[in-house]
Amino acid sequence: MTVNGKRKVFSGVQPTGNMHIGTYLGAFRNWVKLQHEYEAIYCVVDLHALTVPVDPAELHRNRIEAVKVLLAVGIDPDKSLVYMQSQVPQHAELAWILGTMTPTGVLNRMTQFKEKSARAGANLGLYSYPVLMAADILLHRADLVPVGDDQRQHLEMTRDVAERFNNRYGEVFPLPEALIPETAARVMSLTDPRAKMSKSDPNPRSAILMLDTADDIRKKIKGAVTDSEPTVAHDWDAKPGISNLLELMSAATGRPVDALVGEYAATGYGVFKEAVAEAVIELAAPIKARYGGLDDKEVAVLLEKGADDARSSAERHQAEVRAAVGLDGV
Ligand code: AQP
Repeated sequence: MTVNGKRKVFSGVQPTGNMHIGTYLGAFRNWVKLQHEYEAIYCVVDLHALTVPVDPAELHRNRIEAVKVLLAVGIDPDKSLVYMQSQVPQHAELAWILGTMTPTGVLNRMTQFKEKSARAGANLGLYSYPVLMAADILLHRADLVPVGDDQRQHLEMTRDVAERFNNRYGEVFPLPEALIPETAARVMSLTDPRAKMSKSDPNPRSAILMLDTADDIRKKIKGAVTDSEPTVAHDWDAKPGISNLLELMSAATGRPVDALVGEYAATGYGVFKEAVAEAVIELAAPIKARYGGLDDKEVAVLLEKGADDARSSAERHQAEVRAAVGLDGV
C-alpha cells in the first residue's frame, strides 16, 4: 500500500527483556535501514508478551527498555512511528475478526507454539499468537515485514489469512512480504547451537545481550559450545557452534563467511573466538553508549505521540474492515 508515494514497512518486538544480538542482526538492523525508504511503523508488541507468565513490574520495565533499545540501535522517531501495541485497541479487534477465519489446523502446526507451550504451558493467547501477529501487520496494510527466520512461518500464515479475507470480503489487505537477512537470520544459542538464541532462555550464557559489557561478551563467546575437531569451517550439520560464530562475525563485520573461513581455518578455536568477540564488542559498543544517554521521560512523551498517531491511522483502516464484514454503524 502506497502512502505519499512510499510503501509501508511494519515490524514488532516483544518486550520480554534481555534484548540480544540475534534480535538486532535478524531484525532491527533492517528496521533501521528501511526507515529511510519506507513509511516505517515499529511496534513494541506488549500484548504478545503476556502469552507467557510475567511479573507486571518486570513487564512494565521491559516495555520501556524495548523502546530505548530501538532508539539506541538507530530507529529515528522523526522517520519511524514507534508505539506500544496495547495502546492501540484496533490490534485486538482485528485479531478477533481474523481469528474467525483462521483454521485451528493451521495454528496446530505453528512451531513457535509447540516449542513455547512445551516450555511454559499452553494457553489460548499463545495458541492465537500468530493471529494477533497477522492483525499487527495487516492493521497497517504493511507491504514489507523485516523479521528473523523464526518468524517465516507466521508471515506465511499472515499472507494466507489476508488472502482468505480478500477472497471473502473484497481486496482490503495487501499481501505482505517477509524480509529476512541472508546472514544471521537465525542466530543460535551459544550454549546449544541447535536452538535459537532467545530472550526467554533461562541460561544467561546462551545469549549475547545488546547491553552486555565487553567482558561479558568475551566470556560468553569464549565459553560458546563448539565441537572437538579444531578446524574453523562453515557446516551447520557437523559444526553448528562454529557455523553460528562465523555467521555472527560475518554479520558484525560485513565480511563474507568464506573470507573468514580462509583467515581462521587453521588458527584454532581460541584465536577465532577472540576475533568474534572483538567484532561483536565493536558492533554493540555504540548501541550501549546511546542507550545510556536516553531519558525515560522523553521516551514516555514520544510514546504518547506515537500511540495517538498509530490510533488514528489504525482507526481509519479498521473502519474499512468493519464495513467490509458488516460491522459498521448500527
Ligand atoms: N536468534 C535470533 N536470530 C535472528 N533473529 C531473531 N529474532 C529473535 N531472535 C532471533 C527476531 O527479532 C525480532 C523480534 O523478536 P521477538 O522478540 O518479538 O520474538 P521472538 O522471535 O520470539 O524472540 P525471542 O528472543 O525468542 O523472544 P522470546 O524468548 O521472548 O520469545 C523478530 O523479527 C525475530 O524474528
